Amino acid sequence: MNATAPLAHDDKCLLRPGNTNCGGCGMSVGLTMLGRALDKAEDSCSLVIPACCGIVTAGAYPTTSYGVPTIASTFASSPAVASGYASIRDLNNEPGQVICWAGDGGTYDIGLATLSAAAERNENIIYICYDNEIYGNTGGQRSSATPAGARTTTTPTGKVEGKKDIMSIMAAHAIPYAATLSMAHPEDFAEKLATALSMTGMRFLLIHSPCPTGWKSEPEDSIELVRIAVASGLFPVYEVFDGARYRISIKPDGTDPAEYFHRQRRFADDEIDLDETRRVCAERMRRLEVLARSFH
Ligand SMILES: Cc1ncc(C[n+]2csc(CCOP(=O)(O)OP(=O)(O)O)c2C)c(N)n1
Ligand code: SF4
Ligand SMILES: [Mg+2]
Repeated sequence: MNATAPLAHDDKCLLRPGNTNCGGCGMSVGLTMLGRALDKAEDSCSLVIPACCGIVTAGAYPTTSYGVPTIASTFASSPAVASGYASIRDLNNEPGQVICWAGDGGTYDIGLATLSAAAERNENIIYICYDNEIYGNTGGQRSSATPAGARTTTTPTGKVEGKKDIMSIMAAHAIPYAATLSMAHPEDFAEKLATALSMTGMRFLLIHSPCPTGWKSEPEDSIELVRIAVASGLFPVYEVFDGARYRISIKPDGTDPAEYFHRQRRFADDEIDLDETRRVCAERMRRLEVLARSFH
């Protein structure tokens, strides 16, 4: 098949085959699932993508790997660009979703101000962060989504700080919907996309997105790694409605997180405090369970 196609709208294929994503890249899975969810909902979308691997995916003008209209925005501005775009769409009564597709660097760090502003205004957009826990596109620097212990080009001996809790930040804006998604659980993943597509207002989705290049893992291990992350409680899968009603989607099953670290060369085995990791995971799940008790 053609690597890319001339700039053209193609509802049947959100992400075209032959794009430049690395083998085993979570973005490829996430975008494919997004395309399927849009098809199933008989909906359409335009993408707004800041600087990140996801905009490199588009390829070189005048060809593109995206089958939908796509705006490349500056790093810090994608929620603001999407807000303006969605306002014009709504004023003109035009159909379709405006979806920001952004990395963790654009979400947790550089675009956080405009993301917070869009959430505070309850803009009618879907914001999806594919979180590969690294500035992948520029060679693998740490972001505030990088977990403790991960070696990156700017944390060569392992990051000291833990991962920022972006979900709590987004929930604090009391937006209609915020959810975490794991591609190891495709049914839950698809249901959450369908839920987001059926709502209006600000919707925030966080995808744990494997990155063999940055994680120094084998491409064929990508889905297994994110599966272990859910099963061990490293990546809790849940949703928050209106910033208040929490619902846990998939409960950890007691899987030990050790294998998760072992299979990625970004972690040095002897530098990961597994007891502390287990304690943090358990504490996080306890907190979510308390919050989820209020959901009826
Ligand atoms: C204001 C600004 N600072 C830095 C850059 C360089 N830059 C482009 S992409 C990128 C990393 C993006 O990381 P992330 O958002 O996590 O997406 P990923 O590359 O991991 O897919 C950086 C630092 C830029 N384009 N603009
Ligand atoms: S560097 Fe990571 S996120 Fe970027 S295309 Fe490769 S696998 Fe995907
Ligand atoms: Mg990233």
